[in-house]
Amino acid sequence: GSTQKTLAMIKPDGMSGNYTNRIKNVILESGFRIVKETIVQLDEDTAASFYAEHSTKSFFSNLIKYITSGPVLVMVLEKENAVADWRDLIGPTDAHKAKVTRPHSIRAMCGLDSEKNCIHGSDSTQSAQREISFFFKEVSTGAAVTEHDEL
Ligand code: YYY
Ligand code: MG
Repeated sequence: GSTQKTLAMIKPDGMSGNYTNRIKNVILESGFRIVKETIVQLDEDTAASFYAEHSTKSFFSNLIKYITSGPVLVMVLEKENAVADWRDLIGPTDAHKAKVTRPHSIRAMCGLDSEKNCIHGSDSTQSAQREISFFFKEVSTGAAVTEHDEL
């Protein structure tokens, strides 16, 4: 496979539960490099824009309320096959299910349910590109470009 970048976001419950260091350890132990990171407090408009694909879903208003309830830690992760491997590492959307079917996943570690699931991962290379530029205008997702700041 080729080197890819993907977007990770530790959600407010992950931040308040002090899971940040444990999650970062899992990220690094799993072979990802953290090439960018920033802590942001999303406002409602920014959150709605980030989650625009879900705007018609019944859970949308709760999702926006939750994701704006405290700061989030946004990271660009890089490795071979990063997009699929990161989705695999975070586990299924519903943290209850994650605890049963993927006990070593990040959502099993720190998620509560299908809403408060503590971590985000881009679901495709297209989403990764959109979501990385959403937070980090200057970072390319292409494998050929390596002119970003390694942390
Ligand atoms: O990509 P992923 O985060 O695993 O799930 P999505 O189906 O894209 O939903 C995005 C986000 O919305 C999810 O992480 C929590 C929230 N959500 C919810 O609150 N209730 C649901 N039934 C489904 C999703
Ligand atoms: Mg999704």
